Amino acid sequence: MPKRALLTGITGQDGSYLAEFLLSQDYEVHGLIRRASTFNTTRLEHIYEDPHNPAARLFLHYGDLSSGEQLNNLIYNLEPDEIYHLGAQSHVMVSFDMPEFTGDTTGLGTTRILEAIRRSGIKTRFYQASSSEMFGSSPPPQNEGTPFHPRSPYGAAKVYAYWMTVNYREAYKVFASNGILFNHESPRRGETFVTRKITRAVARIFAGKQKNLYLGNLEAKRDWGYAPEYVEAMWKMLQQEEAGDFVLGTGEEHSVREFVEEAFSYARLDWRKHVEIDARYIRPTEVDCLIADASKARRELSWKPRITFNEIVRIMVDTDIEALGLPSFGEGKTILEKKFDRWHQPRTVVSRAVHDAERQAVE
Ligand code: NAP
Ligand code: G4F
Repeated sequence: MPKRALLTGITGQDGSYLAEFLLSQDYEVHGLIRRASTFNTTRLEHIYEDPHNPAARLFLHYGDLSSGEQLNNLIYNLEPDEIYHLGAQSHVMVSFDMPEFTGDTTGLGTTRILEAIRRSGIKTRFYQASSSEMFGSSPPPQNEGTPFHPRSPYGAAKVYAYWMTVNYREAYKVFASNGILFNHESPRRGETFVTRKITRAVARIFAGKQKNLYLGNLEAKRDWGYAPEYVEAMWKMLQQEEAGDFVLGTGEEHSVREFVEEAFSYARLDWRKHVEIDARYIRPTEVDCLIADASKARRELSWKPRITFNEIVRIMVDTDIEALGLPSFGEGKTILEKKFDRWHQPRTVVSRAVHDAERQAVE
């Protein structure tokens, strides 16, 4: 019998990679999607299967984290072996505008799933998508023992969800693990997160479709990794003998300014001619510096990311240029072929599906 996994947030960056990875491991994959008036499954197009096909192993179900009704039904009826809870209002700046909604989905959403597990009485393994944003103003490097001091409603909601996960592990012996992930990026990153906002703008400026890029704080430092490597570690966490909490990150810090410089210079552009600061992107409270100490994951999960900062920039710029129908500089693809020639391939229809959708979005 194949293992069965249930994913919330399957339509997001991480959910789409994790679904792809689990299918490559012969899992049956079920995903929760929100009802929308337009298609919101672009990131899944390359793995979507008609459920009428008897060989189908990917199934999508409507539901929402703000309501327990469908979560209870799915967990009780599917009895998944593993639940990866990735769904959330995941944008930090948006959480200042929508703190109550963020608390409901990003915080209470976790409790709804944990309660559904407890009440259904099923044996399952639970992964909580915790975040380095929980460390907030705690000085780097941050590891599993670093105190939390969140600096946003998003960070505070994730701290609540983190502790609920620990509580269900201790109180009810649920196999429940927190992955405390530092920023991880890819061509599938949402367009309003800073890395993708930059690489998408670089491509459009390169193509003559845009002149300026408006950003907020260029001095914030982040530990940026490559998303497909991180979803592999999520899976590893649920294959351990015991549940636990793990920090994932590269251990390298770079500022937003460095990301800008690297992305523009890769496309042979002078960033000073195009980047302007717009105060509307400055947050009421900022997280200045996040650097992971991921030694526990290295030791216990044998996990070590291989794609570096410069390489992520190249992979993302190349993909965004190709999305506009132009030939890219090509280093990104070579990097992926050399260093990530496993379940996720740069030249599959995966990227073509994203490209096609992107092209329609910008034209
Ligand atoms: P993402 O691309 O923003 O995806 C978020 C997912 O959650 C989407 O599938 C979204 O659905 C879904 N969602 C949002 N609100 C929902 C609701 N009310 N009900 C049901 N689904 C809902 O995020 P990501 O980058 O993949 O991150 C995955 C998880 O890891 C998130 O929990 C995030 O907070 C956490 N995390 C991310 C990072 C990172 O650097 N990427 C680092 C640490 C932790 P729609 O497609 O319909 O919007
Ligand atoms: O790309 P960001 O929006 O990511 P942020 O806030 O670090 O959050 C991401 O990583 C967290 C893990 O630490 C996740 F939990 C969370 O779900 C999300 O995936 O911003 C990165 C930095 C910030 O310091 C921000 O102030 O970039 C700075 N920034 C500067 N100009 C900007 C902009 N961020 C955005 N989104 N847009 C700007 O124009």
